Amino acid sequence: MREKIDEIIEFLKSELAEDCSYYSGKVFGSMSSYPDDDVVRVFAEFIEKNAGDANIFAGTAKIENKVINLLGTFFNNPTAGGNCVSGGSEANVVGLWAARNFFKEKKNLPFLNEEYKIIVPETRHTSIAKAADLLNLKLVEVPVNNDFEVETKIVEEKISEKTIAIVGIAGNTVYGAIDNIEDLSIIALNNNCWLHVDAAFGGFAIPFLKNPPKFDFILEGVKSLVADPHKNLGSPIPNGCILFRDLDYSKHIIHHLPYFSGKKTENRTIIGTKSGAAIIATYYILNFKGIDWLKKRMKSAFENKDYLKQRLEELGFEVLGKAQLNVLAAKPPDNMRKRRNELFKKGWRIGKYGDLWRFVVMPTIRREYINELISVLEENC
Ligand code: 0PR
Repeated sequence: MREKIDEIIEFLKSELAEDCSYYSGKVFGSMSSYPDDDVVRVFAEFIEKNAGDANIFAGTAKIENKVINLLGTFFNNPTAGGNCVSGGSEANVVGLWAARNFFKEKKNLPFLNEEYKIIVPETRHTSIAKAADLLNLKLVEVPVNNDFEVETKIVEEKISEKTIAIVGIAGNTVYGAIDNIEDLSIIALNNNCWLHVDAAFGGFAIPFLKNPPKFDFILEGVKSLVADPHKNLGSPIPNGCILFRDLDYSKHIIHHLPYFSGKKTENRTIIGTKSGAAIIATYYILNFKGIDWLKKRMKSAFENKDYLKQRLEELGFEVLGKAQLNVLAAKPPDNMRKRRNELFKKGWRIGKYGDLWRFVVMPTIRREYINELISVLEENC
């Protein structure tokens, strides 16, 4: 049997041959990476755990709570409540679902029609648009300034009695820009409005900037926050987190699973069955590898981002925005425009957004990968 499975694995590898691998060092267009070997070991050890059933996996459920408590403290609110979910998309939907139902209860409305809205930066991730679609809400998109940060004055102008929530992004997908969450928080408080922060990418990066802007629960207006361990924290997929200033903010999305074998039937997420192994791996990273490890990891990502920026600029790329986080959006010089496809054929994966090239410098990207990329770009330059 052992030989047989080895053979089958080789066969599966051949079926997967067209996949790229983060280990190759050629992937610069992804917010995911590979987990460290010790993290993989923890993940594999606990592969059977289903964090969707707290009756059978009571210990796993406790670890999920510990992850939320650790993150609450990390994001300046030790009493935050929430859940681990499948990723940033689900976390955004859950956060806005809670905001919508909270609004409905508060205003005592039997139903909401599509005139109710969420105000978002035009740079929002697709999952915010999905949330609006699923929740039957209107998406009001606000322009961004030259640094790709939302125009907060326009956000304020757009608020009405039909505004369910404002969304701010702390580390947007294409430019890595951080909206002025401090201003958005004041606007939200003044207008008695829910502020949801999408820090799926930035949550584990912003705290390690030299002068980090405030973006989390330290700001009173922030009611919900998304941060994804399966991005910069290096957890295995799937693991995103949705946190609420207080767990009570999510009480209007509770659904019960009455056929469960015990008392714990309450559910506040979209998915039911979910990977306990990913949550336990996140707990391992937060609690045992620790924040100093993360700090070192992000320091290296930021240094490599600065190095890549400098090398790209030497080649005539124009890097846009403040380029604070480990994402670079760059306009290629004319002689490079068509080269992305060539690079693609050679196995390099660089993001594309209109005419822009998008480079994500994950913490697993090493200096030699950047040198290799630059030398390929220099060929036939
Ligand atoms: N919010 C922000 C700001 C994001 O950038 C993303 C993901 C999400 C939410 C949603 O997160 P999940 O993908 O966990 O649901 N942004 C990446 C992107 O769209 C997701 C990704 C990751 C795509 C790796 C491709 C890839 O290889 O680029």
